[in-house]
Amino acid sequence: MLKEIKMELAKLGYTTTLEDNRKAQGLEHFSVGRVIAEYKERYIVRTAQEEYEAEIIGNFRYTAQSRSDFPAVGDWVAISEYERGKAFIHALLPRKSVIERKSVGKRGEKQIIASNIDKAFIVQAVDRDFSINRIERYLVICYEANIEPIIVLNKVDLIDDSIARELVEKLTQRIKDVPICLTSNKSLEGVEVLQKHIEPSKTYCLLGSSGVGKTTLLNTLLKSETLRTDNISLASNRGKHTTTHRALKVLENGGMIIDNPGMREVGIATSDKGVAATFESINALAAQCKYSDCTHTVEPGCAVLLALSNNEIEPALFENYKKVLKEQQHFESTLHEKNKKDKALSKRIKRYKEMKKKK
Ligand SMILES: Nc1nc2c(ncn2[C@@H]2O[C@H](COP(=O)(O)OP(=O)(O)OP(=O)(O)O)[C@@H](O)[C@H]2O)c(=O)[nH]1
Ligand SMILES: [Mg+2]
Ligand SMILES: [Zn+2]
Repeated sequence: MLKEIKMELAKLGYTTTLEDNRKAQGLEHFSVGRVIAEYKERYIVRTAQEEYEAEIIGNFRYTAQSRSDFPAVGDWVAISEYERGKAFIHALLPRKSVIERKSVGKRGEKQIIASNIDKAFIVQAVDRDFSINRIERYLVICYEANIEPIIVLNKVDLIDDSIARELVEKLTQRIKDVPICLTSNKSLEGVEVLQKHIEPSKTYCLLGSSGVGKTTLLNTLLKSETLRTDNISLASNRGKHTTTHRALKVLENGGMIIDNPGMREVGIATSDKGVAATFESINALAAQCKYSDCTHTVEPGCAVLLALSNNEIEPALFENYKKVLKEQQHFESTLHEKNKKDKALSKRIKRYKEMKKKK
């Protein structure tokens, strides 16, 4: 690869690991680019020199087994130009990280929100969206993916300073060691602090409910109005779903931010790693319970119940932990069932094919 191309790609976050993977997969005769937007079945891919409207080749579609095998915003892909500005996507390079959630409506399926993310901004609006329980759900998703979280409490122009301080205090009682930024797109308070978290060639992701101000925040950071936002619709008293697709934007300093449509549900689709990291204090206590399979409900010698009665952990934290854990375990068992069924089905297909061959 030419040195200039390598340098341009590095600005978009391309690493030597990715380059090694590309070689190992035998993809040297293709161009390499990053998916910066995703529409239905179509992608915008940025290479060192150009932007392409791209689609996946048939072969890719046939070998893809699940939704997560398809490209997502943030992915690095091998492409070939077939016409000016148009390209085919031939392969996906291995992902460094993926943010995923439980697919809405589909049992045992995950949905990729974004890939190759370094840090995630968990955005909430302080006026009516504030929920520590929901922040913890996002933390589970981030920790599961080894992505560093940053909490952003937006729209502080709508509340008094004293209330903002109270919120932060409540938050830090439950959540330790996660940076918190207070921001406003109106007064521009805290925007500089937020900017300090953004480094060149690193990729960030905006997570949060609809209407909390993710796109507006990105616009503030971009200092332009390239992305359209709408006013809160008064009828529903809820932010309009103005962002309909995911897109990656490059900031002036070279940092990259992926904007997402707001999420209605933050379904947990993880192993126990994300849950354990988010609820570290409870996890540490659980290790001291008398029984290793303690459910922390009625067992004698339960360290968690003891801590609860001694006011050493917040009841609300424990309640959210139980709820999230239950969901996580439910997802795992559904996934397990689904895998078993899929395996049985492919066995049957194989047997059928062999029988046909013999005939
Ligand atoms: N008062 C106030 N309003 C804000 C602030 N930031 C955003 N808004 C308003 O909140 C509304 C929703 O903002 P968006 O940026 O579209 O929200 P979003 O999170 O991108 O929403 P989705 O794309 O639906 O997920 C708009 O009317 C914004 O003008 C802020 O800091 N203060
Ligand atoms: Mg938006
Ligand atoms: Zn216990």
